[in-house]
Amino acid sequence: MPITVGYLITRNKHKLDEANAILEEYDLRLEQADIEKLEIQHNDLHVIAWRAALNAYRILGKPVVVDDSGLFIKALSGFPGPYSSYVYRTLGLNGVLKLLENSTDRSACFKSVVAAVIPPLSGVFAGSVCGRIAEQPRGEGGFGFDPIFIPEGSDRTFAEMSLREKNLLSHRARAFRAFAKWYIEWFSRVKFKGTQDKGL
Ligand code: ITT
Repeated sequence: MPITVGYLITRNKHKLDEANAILEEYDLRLEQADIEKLEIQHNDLHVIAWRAALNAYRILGKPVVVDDSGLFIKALSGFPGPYSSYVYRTLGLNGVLKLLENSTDRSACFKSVVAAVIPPLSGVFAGSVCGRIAEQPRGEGGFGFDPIFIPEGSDRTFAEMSLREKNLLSHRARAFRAFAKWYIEWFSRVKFKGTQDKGL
């Protein structure tokens, strides 16, 4: 039976499923918390994720984890990057493809930053995967920009992969693996006085 280590602050159920599929390998899991995730404007995902985690901890008073992610397209100087959520909602996949119409370089990377506040410790973990932007959206799986992102070494988009296949390569999987290793390292080996019950 996996140990629940805290709340994932997200409205995106896909993120929770992807994170828990990774954490399960370590006998850990996260619950979804239905509170507003603070979204500050900043050009660094680390800062956005960290501020959101601190804010969520202040509201909930329980262990919290935040995942802030984005798609960084080289020909667009890293756009949409930290603005991915807004750009996905406004321009959508076709809007992004249009911006790349005259571009020969379609390389891009997904990045994910996971920030955790699990007293008495906190940590920030990053993961990324590079690849290229497809000519057309393909596939029904995943979410967000998955139908237009082809990871290096593959000819399929993330949306054409199962969750398991995406998790072998994805930015989020890499960040959550780093988080899981950190958690195991610290919380199963070091005994913090009075913190064995995470209060969930
Ligand atoms: P929460 O803020 O509620 O966690 P969100 O989906 O808005 O959910 P972000 O603020 O981190 O998450 O925004 C990241 C955006 O980048 C998201 O809307 C997607 O469009 C895109 N994105 C991030 N990770 C992705 C992934 O694994 N596959 C496809 N698109 C992704």
